[in-house]
Amino acid sequence: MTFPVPARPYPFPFAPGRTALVVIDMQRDFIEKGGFGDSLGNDVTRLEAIIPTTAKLIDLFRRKKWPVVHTREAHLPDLSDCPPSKISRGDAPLKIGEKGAMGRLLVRGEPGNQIVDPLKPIAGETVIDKPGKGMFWNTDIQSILDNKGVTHLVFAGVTTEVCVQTSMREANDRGYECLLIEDATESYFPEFKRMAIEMIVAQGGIVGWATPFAELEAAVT
Ligand code: TIU
Repeated sequence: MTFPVPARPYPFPFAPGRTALVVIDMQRDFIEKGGFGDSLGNDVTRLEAIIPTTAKLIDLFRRKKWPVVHTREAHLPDLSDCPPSKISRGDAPLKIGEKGAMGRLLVRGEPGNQIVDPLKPIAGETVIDKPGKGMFWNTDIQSILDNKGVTHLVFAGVTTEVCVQTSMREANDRGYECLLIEDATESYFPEFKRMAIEMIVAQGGIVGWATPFAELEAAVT
């Protein structure tokens, strides 16, 4: 059974009980000063604006008892899961694995690698540490979603055109129906966010659908 959620490019077929929320990389590394996003030269302050809407989205799934998945972009402390090309890329003053204001950048267990307090996972929710930009590469997410009978994914998180779009494209190729919540995702570059959403919904939803949180909330309550 599905019911329509108003969305672009046409209503999204929402499947209650078969839909998981995926919150991508809402970790301090990307959202607070002194983390990985900051070291890449980005203005990180624009990302925190989506925290309240993302919290409402998570709360909606919790109330409905639908699965919630949180991801973190995270590497093992010995960086054995991090390609040398990823470490050396660019001219950031601090590289992955080096010590910043919130501990070692993008390393599991470090303060900067924790999800921001208002969006903290609760018991029973899935937390995936992913070494890549996409959530399927070198993670257990596929079997976790299969075991829960999930066929549809609702996406939120950062950044729209990097880890969110990559994860959505990976999911789309694996047969998931994917809906991006437009006001629960953000980029360091407003024009990249806008164009990533346009790319996703173009050509009849070549990657998936997009809609504001209020449309989903109104449709499911
Ligand atoms: N740099 C940037 O925009 N994003 C990332 O490096 N990772 C995620 O998007 N999570």
